[in-house]
Amino acid sequence: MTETPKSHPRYASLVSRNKIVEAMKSGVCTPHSLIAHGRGEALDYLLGETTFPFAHEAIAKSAQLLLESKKPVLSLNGNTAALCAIDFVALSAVLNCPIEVNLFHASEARYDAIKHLLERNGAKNVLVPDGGCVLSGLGSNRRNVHPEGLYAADIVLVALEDGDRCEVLKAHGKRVIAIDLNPLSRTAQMADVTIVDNIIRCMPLLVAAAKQPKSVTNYDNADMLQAAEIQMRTAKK
Ligand code: PTJ
Repeated sequence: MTETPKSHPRYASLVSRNKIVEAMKSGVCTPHSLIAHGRGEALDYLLGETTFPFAHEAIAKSAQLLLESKKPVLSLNGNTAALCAIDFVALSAVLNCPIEVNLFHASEARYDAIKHLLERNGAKNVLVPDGGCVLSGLGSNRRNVHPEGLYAADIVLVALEDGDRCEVLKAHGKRVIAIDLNPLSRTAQMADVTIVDNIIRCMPLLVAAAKQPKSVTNYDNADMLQAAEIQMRTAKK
């Protein structure tokens, strides 16, 4: 891996790239993860790689809902594991809830690699699909869940995925919090709360917010999505 000098103006971005590439070599990520990461990078560029008030408000609301819920579950895929394993472990400790590995490009080897990565980072409660439990309404591998995790959850944190799982989770009566740099993605649009921000910036803030929650009233997710889209469309260089 080429060394990245800290003085490089794109240092944080290059470190994230290195993490995804390394995670691909270790079996946590796949080539598809690289493409998904590139989508995120482009959108973050339009945000000036900044966490805006619409994200801060969504983070505060997310913390409030996660703490109020009875069965929160943090859903994690390859990109999320590569970039933010430590933060997921910290949030699961604050909420005393499981992290469940949920993969689109699924294999036993990837479930194992991600579970071990989380455990090496201190995770105490990591779930993977148990082989028999399915979330009806989904055709992809994401339908495979654990009966005490995603299947039973009343609220799910979904990060870095653009697909149909969010609406299926909602159809099963669950609330969904999404982290997605794309305010127009299907997941972002269908979630109850969408944090439009880079996961590497917002996850530490979400952990901090869960430790010191505040009440957010009159939260409107459509307003947050619109504010994010306007910010991107009017970005000045
Ligand atoms: O690990 P797997 O097999 O489950 O596969 C995971 C991927 C990410 C390949 C897959 O689930 C996927 O849905 O990829 P997409 O369709 O490219 O969606 C990823 C979304 O995450 C896009 O809307 C990106 O803009 C967004 N995104 C990418 N990187 C970041 C991000 N959002 C926040 N922070 C990021 N760093």
